[in-house]
Amino acid sequence: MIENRKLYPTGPAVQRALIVGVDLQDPARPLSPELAEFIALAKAAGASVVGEVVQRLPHVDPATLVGSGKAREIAERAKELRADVIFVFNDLRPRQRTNLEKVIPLPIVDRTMLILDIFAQHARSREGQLQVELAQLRYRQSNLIGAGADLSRLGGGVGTRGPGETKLEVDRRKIQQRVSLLKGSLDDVRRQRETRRGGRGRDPFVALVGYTNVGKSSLLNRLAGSSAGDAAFVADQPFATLDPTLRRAYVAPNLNVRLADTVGFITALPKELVNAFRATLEELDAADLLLYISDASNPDWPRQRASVETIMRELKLDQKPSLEVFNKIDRLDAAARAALPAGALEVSAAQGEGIEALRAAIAERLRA
Ligand SMILES: Nc1nc2c(ncn2[C@@H]2O[C@H](COP(=O)(O)OP(=O)(O)OP(=O)(O)O)[C@@H](O)[C@H]2O)c(=O)[nH]1
Ligand SMILES: [Mg+2]
Repeated sequence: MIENRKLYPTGPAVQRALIVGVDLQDPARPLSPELAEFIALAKAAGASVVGEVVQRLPHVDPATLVGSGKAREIAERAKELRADVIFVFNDLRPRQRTNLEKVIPLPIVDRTMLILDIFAQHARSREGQLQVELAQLRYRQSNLIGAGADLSRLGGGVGTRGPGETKLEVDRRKIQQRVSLLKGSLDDVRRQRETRRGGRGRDPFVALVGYTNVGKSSLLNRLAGSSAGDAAFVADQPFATLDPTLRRAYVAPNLNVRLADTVGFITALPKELVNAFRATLEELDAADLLLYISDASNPDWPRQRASVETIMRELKLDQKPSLEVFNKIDRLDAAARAALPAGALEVSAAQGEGIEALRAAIAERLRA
């Protein structure tokens, strides 16, 4: 279904974000791909990135993350750039947050809040919205965000939005009441979903999994032959898809499958979100076959694929029958293609290359 979705908030002026990060110079974890990903998240949340401050340190400062001198410098820089929010790349402990807030007179949003905010803006189904709001409230509770007067400064941008533009609760007692209410509603919605699932028919169940933005929804549309009217939403941004989508797809004579699109994964997916989406992700347990999709045109694909593996292992879904699929091969030259791992399927959801071979491979695995 194509949704009439606003990709960018139309409310008050777009927020001007200053990005702050500590580079620990770990050779096993170079900063640049993850920082680029963080910037894509900032944009997907609807902010405009006005600058970056990266501090190189052997380890993060326990009191202020970046060091107190650097914190003052960031405050200056933010003023020069007329930033109205700080997006912090590294994980922030409550104490570091409080100390930074004393020096920098701007709202401070960490990676988890950023991801939660994108989810809040994109969730469409009732279940998705309940899951996201619950995750947001739990994160605030455990990080003591909004316990004090500081939250009033968060005004109305990233970090303050609930799904469907509901205002996030700041009062501790009310948060607790809201959490109980949300849990009850989620149980209801899940029971309804179970009932529905019982009647879905017997075609094998195949699910697309993979890092965010690799082209899962595009592949779903390609395999299901979706036309404009019923196509799943595709966009060049992280977390375009939040709500599980199911389509019927032909793979071979007398063999159709139920094909499921899922929420994309990301490195260090916030645990509040994994928990919130657990029920949805656990549906993957019912899959007869998983298609692991990677973006072959992204030089960072090995790290992305490894993150997906980690999350699937945590969900105890890593032992299910699967196929390895590299997408976006239309962007690769012959040398880059030759360098892809042998034995994986190579496709282009955009141009159709390799799709027949993928159908055949799905049919073969399902019949085996
Ligand atoms: N060149 C090229 N671009 C592609 C291909 N498949 C998808 N894309 C583009 O990649 C971007 C992401 O595609 P989606 O299908 O939304 O990816 P996704 O994995 O569903 O992403 P999320 O739902 O956000 O996790 C879009 O801009 C697509 O047009 C492909 O085969 N080749
Ligand atoms: Mg998608």
